[in-house]
Amino acid sequence: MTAPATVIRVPSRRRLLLAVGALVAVMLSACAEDAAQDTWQPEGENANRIHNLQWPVFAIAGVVGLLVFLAIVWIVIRYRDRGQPIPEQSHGKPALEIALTILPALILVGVAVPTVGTLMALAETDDTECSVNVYGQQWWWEVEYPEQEGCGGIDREFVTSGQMVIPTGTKVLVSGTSRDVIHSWWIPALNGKKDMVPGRVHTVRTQADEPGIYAGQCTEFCGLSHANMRMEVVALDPGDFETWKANQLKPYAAPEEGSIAAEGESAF
Ligand SMILES: [Cu+2]
Repeated sequence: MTAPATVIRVPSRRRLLLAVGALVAVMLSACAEDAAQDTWQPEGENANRIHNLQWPVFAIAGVVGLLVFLAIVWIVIRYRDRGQPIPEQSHGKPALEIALTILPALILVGVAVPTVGTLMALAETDDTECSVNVYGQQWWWEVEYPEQEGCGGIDREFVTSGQMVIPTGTKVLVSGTSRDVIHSWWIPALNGKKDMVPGRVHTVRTQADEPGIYAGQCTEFCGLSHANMRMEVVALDPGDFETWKANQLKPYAAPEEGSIAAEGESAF
């Protein structure tokens, strides 16, 4: 025979405090000051465009959400069942129904106009100053710098992995695809996400105002090591970028046998 289960009675006041405490803890967990992948800290032109759109939309949605929530709470408390008789039933209220159709439509138009404008601005690629190709694969990114007059001039194609190095203040066009499954390129501080799909080339512009390392993460589940499929955009002053480029174009030199570089080369 099994022993009867013990029921622990938690006073309702303490239960409420626990619930509020848990809610506050969950909310505070979103407040990291130096989160590398924070969408609220834009560092480039297109990220700023997204930011300038998401603030007002978030505010409008927040106000609407709060009003609906308060109305529900008020109705639930005010009209709760206290054994009173069912009130007289009515049907239809044209003025209210028309108002409640027009008001949300106006709010949606108010959100749609700047949204479409931002989408069109984000799709702009005519004034690109530097082109970089990206290939996603399980579970790393290959970054290719094709021959071009952009990026300060590149006369011989070269390839890097995991890190994309760009000059600051330069409009860089990233053209990407995938060699296996769908991946997604996302550097939150510099622009929105872009899926990288086998057989298709998708473009996303990236630009960093200041030198720095901008972290990103594949954002399309792509297999067991998806969580490890990270990437970085390293923005260098144009002078430093030239030095980096010259280094990349140096002839291949085999690493010294037994060195960490040799170990890395064989692992890769
Ligand atoms: Cu991936």
